[in-house]
Amino acid sequence: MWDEPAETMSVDERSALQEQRLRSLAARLLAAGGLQAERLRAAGIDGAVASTLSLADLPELPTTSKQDLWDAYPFGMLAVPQDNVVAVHGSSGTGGRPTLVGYTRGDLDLWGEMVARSLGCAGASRGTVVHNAYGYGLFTGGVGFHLGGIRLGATVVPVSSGMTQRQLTLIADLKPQVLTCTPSYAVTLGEAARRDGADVSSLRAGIFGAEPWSESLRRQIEQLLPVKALDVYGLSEVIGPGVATECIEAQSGLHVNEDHFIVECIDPGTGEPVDDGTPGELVFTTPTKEALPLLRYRTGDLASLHRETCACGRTLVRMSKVLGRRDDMLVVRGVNVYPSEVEAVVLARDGLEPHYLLVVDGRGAVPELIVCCEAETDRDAHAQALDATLRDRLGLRTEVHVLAPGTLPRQEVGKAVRVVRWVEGAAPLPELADRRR
Ligand code: DLL
Repeated sequence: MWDEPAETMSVDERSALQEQRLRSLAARLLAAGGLQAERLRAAGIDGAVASTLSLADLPELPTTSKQDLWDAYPFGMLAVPQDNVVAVHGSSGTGGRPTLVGYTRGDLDLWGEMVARSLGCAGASRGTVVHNAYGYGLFTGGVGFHLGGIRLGATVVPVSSGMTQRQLTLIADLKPQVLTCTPSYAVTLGEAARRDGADVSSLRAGIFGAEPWSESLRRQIEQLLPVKALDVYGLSEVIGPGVATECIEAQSGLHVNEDHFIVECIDPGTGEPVDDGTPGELVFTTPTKEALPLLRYRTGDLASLHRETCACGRTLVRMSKVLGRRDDMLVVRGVNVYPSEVEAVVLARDGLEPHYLLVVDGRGAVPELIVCCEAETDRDAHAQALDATLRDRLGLRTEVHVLAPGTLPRQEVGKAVRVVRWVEGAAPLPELADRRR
């Protein structure tokens, strides 16, 4: 464990710390002026009220959203003078517009600490070799794990994403114990290693995140590579990777670093808190961030929170794997379904490759879901069986195409694209070109 006192603190002690940090955040936001100060004042929170806030007041406080960051792009929401900002990162986001986040020196220190905890969750410590295949750049994955690895005293190999052959050579030569990359890239690396007979035997753990992935994909990765596959969650707006990580001991839920990222789970429709164990939208408050501290940031990510004790001894609340995004839900003939639910069914079937693409054919009046996956043999039988299972488990009527291995597009760099909406024009895959609506 990287920071045992913080990660195993008693729940009461941590709540007291969160409360004190929440008060100072409200005071800082009020002093900085701007959108968040205006919203606080409109909710009746002035300096005097801020100094008496408790955690129980949190659900009543105003929220922030991606739209606020877009409206204030690039620097409109900073809570510090712009010359205190030493770096920017962000994401191109699902909507195409960049979400830009500024960091002070203090923010980079905090980020390094948080990702050092993530690496600690995978059993890494001083001297562990970390093969960091997250992309370096505006994206927070590469630089985040770089800072965390250095903070921990590990040896970081900053290989970034892509160029799979070179990655395999470096793994064989430098013998890393820990691999960090997206889960879809872990599959690409694992398949290439298997095909080429590359030596990846030094690996022990992988910390995979930045995109949703199912338990079935975890099993597939663990068959392809000699790793315990752990999930890491984060978002640029909150800090990047390092918000929450699964421990190697339990591999069951992601420990949220809630001393720095206070988490709530709300009903995405009503905004009311949901009970522990019930899926809802995650909302984060970042009381110790300097350049861009956010009050009650609505992530759009759906997951549930769990407070049972964990085998690893951490007392931090756990979040489930992300089930999907609020805006990702597919409505197919009246059935609501998240891509991750379809993934779980597809990848659980023996004989199918760990690749799939969901095409939502929205050219007609009623959207139809086409599930495309790959298998070496028995494609017709797989298609029939998958069609029946999807109908049974999810109540979904779909069209299933089982294609030859290598047919679906592979993504070497960036986040995997698993869902394509086909609204007009050419089919997203040549195999679907004849499909009529
Ligand atoms: O993806 C930060 C990150 C980098 C996390 C490396 C983990 C590893 P953004 O590019 O801003 O930041 O995208 C954030 O990605 O709101 C989720 O929808 C999704 N996401 C991130 N981690 C996970 C995960 C980084 N483990 C958005 N499971 C978030 C599912 C994830 N979705």
